[in-house]
Amino acid sequence: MIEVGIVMGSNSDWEVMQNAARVLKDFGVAFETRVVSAHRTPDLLFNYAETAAARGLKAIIAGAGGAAHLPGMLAAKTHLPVLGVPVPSKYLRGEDSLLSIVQMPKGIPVATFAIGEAGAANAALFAVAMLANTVPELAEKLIAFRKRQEETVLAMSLPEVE
Ligand code: RP5
Repeated sequence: MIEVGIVMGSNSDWEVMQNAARVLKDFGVAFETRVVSAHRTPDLLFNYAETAAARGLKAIIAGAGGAAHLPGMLAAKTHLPVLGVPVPSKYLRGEDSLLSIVQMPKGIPVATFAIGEAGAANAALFAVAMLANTVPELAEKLIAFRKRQEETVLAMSLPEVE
């Protein structure tokens, strides 16, 4: 069963959002990817959000750029946790996306991550951590992932100064 939905406002967001898909794939979490635009396909957005929980989704990762209302509108139409990823924009380099997503008024939260690739990957890791609360096998995978990261950094060396 699909557990996480990865949605984005345009296929131009895929370069960033594929980082979320890669993480979920590596952890063996079933996910789907969809283009859903808040302002260009509002009916699709409502339908996606309204049916997500009944379809068994546990979380939605939503990436958008510019006036990035996709995560907020999804959150308005579903009780599922929505994880927002600000996609870098052409003129304001994603600061507009970040502020649009993070500044949700009180009552409808969107968990907001860093701009770009790191945010997409971290949103997926956060989804894994949420799912791991009830799936011990997933928790073990997450702990092993952290251990590998730790070992990579511990093995780092720096050049001698002549
Ligand atoms: C937003 O507008 C999308 O999330 C994308 O980041 C941005 C540009 O979309 P395109 O013009 O590339 O379709 O809705």
